[in-house]
Amino acid sequence: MSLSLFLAPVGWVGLAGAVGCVAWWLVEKSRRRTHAVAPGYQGDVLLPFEQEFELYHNALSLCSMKARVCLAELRIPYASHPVDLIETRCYENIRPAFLRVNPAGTVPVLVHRGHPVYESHEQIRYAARHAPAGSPALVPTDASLRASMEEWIDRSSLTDDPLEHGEQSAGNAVPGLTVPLFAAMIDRIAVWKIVEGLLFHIDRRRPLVFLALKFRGLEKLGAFTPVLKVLGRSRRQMRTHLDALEAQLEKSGGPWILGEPFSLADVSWLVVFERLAQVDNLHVFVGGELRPACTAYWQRLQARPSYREAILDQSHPTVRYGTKRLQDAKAADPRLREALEGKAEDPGLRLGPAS
Ligand SMILES: N[C@@H](CCC(=O)N[C@@H](CS)C(=O)NCC(=O)O)C(=O)O
Repeated sequence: MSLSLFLAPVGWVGLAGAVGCVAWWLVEKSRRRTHAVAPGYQGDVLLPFEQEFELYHNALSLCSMKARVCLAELRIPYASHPVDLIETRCYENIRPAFLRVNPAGTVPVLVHRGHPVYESHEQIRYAARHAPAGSPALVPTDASLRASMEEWIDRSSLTDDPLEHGEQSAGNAVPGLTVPLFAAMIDRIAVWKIVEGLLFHIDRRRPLVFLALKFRGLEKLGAFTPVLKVLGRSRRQMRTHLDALEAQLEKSGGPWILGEPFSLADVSWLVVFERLAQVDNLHVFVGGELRPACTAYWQRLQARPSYREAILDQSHPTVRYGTKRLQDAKAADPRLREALEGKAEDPGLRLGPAS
């Protein structure tokens, strides 16, 4: 039998396989339709629900932590639906079941009597407005305090493209600072799981970043110029926001951002500090003489019962693994530490708040 006669069936099998794959992708894609969603309460969407409040969230996600802390502070009971993201296990957020809850494929989603509320900064405002009688008030009645609270919520929110506009808010500076933690966590995740994101994610750049981090590896991140640029920029932006927070805490006299009342602004900032701890960066920004008001503020935030309930009790093993791995890698290689943390900030040289 000639070689071409032998190869012909193989070619046909290959072609049939390729056609099958494309057909599967098309069918699967139609089951996983993604699109952007409007922020806030969706009165025209009704989802199945069991409890008045339900929360779809992820242990690591900054915005999910914020929604959990808010519900804990307001003492609102809720049905908890943990959703995995690629960094914690797999792309559960882009599977049909979750896309029915949020076609944008992002967490958190607060659901009130079956109606979703999108965007965490909207969710905390909504939860405060609809909290049962007797819940602590997290929104001051005084108009100027309320305006200030709104400003500090905005200054901590993650509102934009995850790696852009960090100059607008500390929340937008957070994803850049999280890149080393992602690199540390992603080594536990198989490549084929990331491919699911390349095939179906609404924003293909996200799985591409994870793939690049997976192939590069944490130990070689110190020579990965695009990552170092993002880190340097995010660090500068975070410093500016924390300088402003330091000035505000001094001005208000504490213990909270607005002074005496604990508000949604503090809920929103608690999770920024928690993320700095998760990415092993707290010492880069606070501690000792470095922003003493922020340092004491973070201590007070950790003493609140909501911190235990919404953060510590819901911590994820892969996040703990990632933080430890990051610490170990930096301890083993001082050049990696310097690359990932930058030069130590000298509190004596600080120019003071930028705004
Ligand atoms: N601005 C949105 C951000 C939502 C968002 O981007 N969530 C991230 C986690 S913090 C997410 O779900 N990412 C999933 C993914 O990119 O695959 C909010 O405040 O809720």
